[in-house]
Amino acid sequence: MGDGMGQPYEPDYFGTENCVSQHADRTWSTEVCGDAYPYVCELDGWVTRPGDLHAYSSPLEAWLRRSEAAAACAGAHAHLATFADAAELAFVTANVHVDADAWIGLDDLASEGSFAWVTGEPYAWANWAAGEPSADTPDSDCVVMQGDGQWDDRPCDSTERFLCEAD
Ligand SMILES: [Ca+2]
Ligand SMILES: [Ca+2]
Ligand SMILES: [Ca+2]
Repeated sequence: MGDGMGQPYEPDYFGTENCVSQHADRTWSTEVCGDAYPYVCELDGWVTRPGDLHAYSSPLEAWLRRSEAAAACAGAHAHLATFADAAELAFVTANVHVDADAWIGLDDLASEGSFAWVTGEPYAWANWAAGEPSADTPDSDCVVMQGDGQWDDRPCDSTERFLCEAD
């Protein structure tokens, strides 16, 4: 622990407080280990974006249907990636996204032609490829991000790579 990382008077209660918490201002305190707190995990293969600390992963071992990909992200306490703006997409394409189509958390399953993010956040920005969404088959309801970062609606039972995001 470097100088300046602790709260005033921390670390304290050596002997009874053997675990460390991080406060909202990123300073640390010793705590009794049996106490309950929210937690943060460091997971291999996840890249954390400075600023909002959302973490992203593109698992390479699996090509899954959209529903299976969503479940895989949920199993990591995450969701299929959502993109609020060009800056978020730029971070992911530069640091996480591989040169292959990958499911993201956008679909028009609830209402044909009305795309919505799985998180419920506003669908305020999009990066569709030219001519997309094409709805070229009736069940093109789920969206992949292509290797170039642009989006295409696809049948949800296609098997693709996928991008997870942990908020
Ligand atoms: Ca997001
Ligand atoms: Ca559709
Ligand atoms: Ca399409």
